Amino acid sequence: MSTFKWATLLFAAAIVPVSACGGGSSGGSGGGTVSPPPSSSSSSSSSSSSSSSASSSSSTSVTHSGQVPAGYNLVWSDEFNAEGLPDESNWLYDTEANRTGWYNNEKQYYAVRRAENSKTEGGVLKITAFKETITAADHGGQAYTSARLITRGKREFTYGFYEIRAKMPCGVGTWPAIWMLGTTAGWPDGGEIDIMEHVGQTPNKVFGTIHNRSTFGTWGVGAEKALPEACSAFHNFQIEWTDAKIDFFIDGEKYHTYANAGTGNAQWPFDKPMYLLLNMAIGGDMAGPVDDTIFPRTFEIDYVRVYQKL
Ligand SMILES: [Ca+2]
Repeated sequence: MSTFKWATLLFAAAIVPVSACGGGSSGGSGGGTVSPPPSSSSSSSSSSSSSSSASSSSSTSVTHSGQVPAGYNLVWSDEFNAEGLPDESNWLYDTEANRTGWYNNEKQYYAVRRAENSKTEGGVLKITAFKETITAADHGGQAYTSARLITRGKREFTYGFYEIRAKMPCGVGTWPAIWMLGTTAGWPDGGEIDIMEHVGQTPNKVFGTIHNRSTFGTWGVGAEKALPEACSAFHNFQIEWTDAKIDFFIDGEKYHTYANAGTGNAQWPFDKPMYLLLNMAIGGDMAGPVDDTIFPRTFEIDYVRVYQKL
């Protein structure tokens, strides 16, 4: 989730071999995790739906957007219909850099199971950032709180059509993101797909970007799209990821393509499982200075849906 990642990488590399963006793929717990192939992923998803609540059962009542390409079937979604903390059968809280400070010079502390920072309410996941310093065992002195929810080890996928409906928080200093990281290698070798990034200092546009070994030291390969209502209305942020390319869409309109050049992992690590991340960073290289008068700010996600060809 960082176009300015290279700067932090140079900084971070001197300390510890982490991924920039939050990378956490740094191997983290995801290392070695292998997601099931599409077919079994589907069956496990549906089999679990009978026993778990909100997310799975909701898949039977999903009203599709009409923007899903032909041939795809829903294999997993979280509609955020349950009230309360996020469903931990789908999500875990990423806290790996709380004590050391997050990548890209970001200024937030990511809280765990703290409803102020992450909750589902009215069918929407709300990730809210505050200007506050809280007491926590892993606190690194940050002046802001927020949340970073990831599906690592729980819901991992290779290929498919991904549709996330969300509304941006806006406010100068906010940096919400919807993105994916590879599970089988650290950053950047595992790859990163930024399905959507937005920063409050440029409220009327969003960004779609990829990062991998071949883009290391750059801002990644991406595109931006004007979206005047990013902060006032929900929009569908989408990718179609195949073995040949990744197409980026907003509300069904394609605005960027990254193609597989057939030259191997450095350019195309996107043939292995990846997990999803939803977070709101505060400040940092891409978001810039923070306007402390904006808080609290909420990043709202209506649903996350994953479709695959079965
Ligand atoms: Ca919803």
